[in-house]
Amino acid sequence: MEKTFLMVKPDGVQRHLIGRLVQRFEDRGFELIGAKMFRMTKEQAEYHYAEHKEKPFFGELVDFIISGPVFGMVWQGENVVALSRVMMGKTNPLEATPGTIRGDFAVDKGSNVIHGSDSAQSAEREIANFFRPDELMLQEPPALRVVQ
Ligand code: RTP
Ligand code: MG
Repeated sequence: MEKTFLMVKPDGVQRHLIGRLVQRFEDRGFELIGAKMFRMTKEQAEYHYAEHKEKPFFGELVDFIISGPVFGMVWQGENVVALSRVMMGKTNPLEATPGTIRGDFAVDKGSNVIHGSDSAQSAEREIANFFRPDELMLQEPPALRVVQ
């Protein structure tokens, strides 16, 4: 089953949007298999955004994401990577359609409330950056037969 890494960014946490955002993904039918609030280290942030290392906004992006607690989540479901990106809306606030998360809650390109992995491969890499395998509710182990 496909997995993705979604994260309420520091602005979303500060604005008390966690509950409403979790609700949207539960309503869509996805399964939450891991979640925690934490403060990202600079090393984690630079690794997370490594694809943007050469961009002029890289420093600002890293400073923003470590500026306060984030709420990281691992979600599972059919096409969860692509569908959660549709639910998030476009990065550019002028293109984020109302009804999407960014279209409903964000007006700024940087403070845009939520992150979501852009491919299954990115998801795997991002999940490993923030979660230990034992923090995820993967396959339940078969029930132990108690022999009396
Ligand atoms: P994200 O990675 O946060 O889910 O967002 P995304 O895929 O929609 O956008 P991406 O291109 O990966 O960019 C990562 C984050 O960098 C900030 N950004 N700033 N100032 C700028 O021109 C600019 N462009 C991108 C945004 O906060 C974006 O979410
Ligand atoms: Mg991205």
